[in-house]
Amino acid sequence: MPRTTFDRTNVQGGKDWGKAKQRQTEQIDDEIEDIITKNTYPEVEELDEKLTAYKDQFITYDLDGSGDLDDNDVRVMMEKLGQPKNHIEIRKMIKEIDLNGSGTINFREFVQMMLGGKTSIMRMILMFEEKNKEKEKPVGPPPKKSFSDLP
Ligand SMILES: [Ca+2]
Repeated sequence: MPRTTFDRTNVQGGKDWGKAKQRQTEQIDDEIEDIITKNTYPEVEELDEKLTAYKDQFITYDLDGSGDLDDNDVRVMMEKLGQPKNHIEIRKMIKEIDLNGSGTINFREFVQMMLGGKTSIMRMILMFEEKNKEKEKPVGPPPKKSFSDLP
């Protein structure tokens, strides 16, 4: 997978935007370190790789580098994924994932959405997309959830 490049810097507002992106990347690296240090997801295999993949996704969709996915970020994300949603649907999707009630999705919430036991619309769409990308690899049936994963 190609690394995220910042060649749109000038289009997006120049130096400040580049700085915001850098800050955002550093902030996410800290979050990842914290998640690993605290062993937040002991049952998850290949956690490092997964967190790196989520970081790439999150940075791609956090268009303004604010560190949060807001309504507009999610709208663009869904359009890119071929699943355009209206304003009400987007609010609902964010609400499913927004743990701290900020109205936006931060990296921690994004990780929890992907790795936590709760199913959400955004997670289903992202996982579907991920599976499509892996089509060339031989894949078995998706792993069944155990009863202990249920909320
Ligand atoms: Ca939030």
